Parts: sequence; structure tokens; C-alpha cells
Amino acid sequence: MKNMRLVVTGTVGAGKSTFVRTASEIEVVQIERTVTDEISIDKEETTVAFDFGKVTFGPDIDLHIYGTPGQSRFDFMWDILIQDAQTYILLVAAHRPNDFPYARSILSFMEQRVEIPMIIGLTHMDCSGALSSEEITLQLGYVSESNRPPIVTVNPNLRTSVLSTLMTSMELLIPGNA
Ligand SMILES: Nc1nc2c(ncn2[C@@H]2O[C@H](COP(=O)(O)OP(=O)(O)O)[C@@H](O)[C@H]2O)c(=O)[nH]1
Ligand SMILES: [Mg+2]
Repeated sequence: MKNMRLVVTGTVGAGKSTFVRTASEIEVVQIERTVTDEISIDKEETTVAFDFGKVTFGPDIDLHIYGTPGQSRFDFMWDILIQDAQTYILLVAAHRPNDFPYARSILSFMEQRVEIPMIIGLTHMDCSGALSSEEITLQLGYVSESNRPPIVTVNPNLRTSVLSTLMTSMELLIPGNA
């Protein structure tokens, strides 16, 4: 059994905790064991907590999923969580364009620390005021199609959606796919 680490990061309210919880509770063939835990390292603020979930991927991979705190004052946690990660997902709430610059700053933080494949997951696409995937892609600074990470729509409350997003992430780790 090989342990792998996937980090779910993103803006406050984007759906990180929901994503980890949903991923960890799925009972489908490929996922044989689920554990969910929330570890608080600061009693006065729940936002410093990170989320931890575990998914068994087929016979070989124990996927550890860590959801980061959203606020940048806890970026020391981002640092710790990303260090041993093989891949990460940046969740961005599609209906909160005011948060896009902050999403970009999280991205820069991660890019300065690790060089690993990542994807962007757009959440809240079902909510009123959600921008289109194309518009968000541009606003996140990906003006040309080269060097653009995969950008998927995900509803963290839906198991199938979370699973397919995990598959997209894990596929990037197959040599030749990145
Ligand atoms: N309608 C809808 N609600 C969502 C979506 N993603 C997250 N939410 C909701 O947004 C709220 C904040 O999610 P949470 O996981 O706590 O965000 P976090 O701060 O990133 O951990 C919760 O009520 C979620 O159910 C989505 O794609 N659509
Ligand atoms: Mg949370």
C-alpha cells in the first residue's frame, strides 16, 4: 500500500471542508475505507483547523486528503500541508469574483513552494451570480491556453462530482499525463 497526499486548498467558503468530508464518506467499489477527522490546533478559531480524510484508491493507494484553512494568516499550515503533497486542488467559488485575487495569491504561495501538478475546481457553479468557466479562467490570470492547469466544475456536496475531480487529479500523476 502506497500513501499519497492530496491537498485541497482555496478561498474561505469555497467548499474545502465539504469536499474532504464527501470524499471520505463515499462508499463505492474503489474506495474501501474512509476516515474523517478534523484536527484543531487553535481553540479560539475553528478556521485554523484543517480537514483530513482518507480514501483507498484501488488495491495500491491510500490517498490522504488534507483541506487547508482558508485564511492567509494560517499560511504556516499551508506550508506544512503542501510539503509532502503529490498534487493539489484549488477550489474557487464561481459566484464570488471578489475572492478571485485571493485565490490567485494562494496559487502563488503554493507555486513558490512546490512544483507539482494541480487542478482548479470551480464550486458554486449552481449558484446565482456564478461566472462562466471561461470568464473565471481569464480572471485568474490564464490568458493563454498554454500552461493552463485543468479546470473542472465540482459540487463538493455531490459524491460523483468529488470522485470525478479526484480522478482528474490522480490522472495527472500518471507519467506522461501531466
Ligand atoms: N450550492 C452549492 N453549495 C456549495 C458548493 N460548494 C460548497 N457549498 C456550500 O458552501 C458552504 C461552505 O462550504 P465549506 O466546505 O464549509 O467551505 P470551506 O470554507 O472552503 O471549508 C457549505 O454550506 C457547502 O455546502 C457548491 O458547489 N454548490
Ligand atoms: Mg472549512
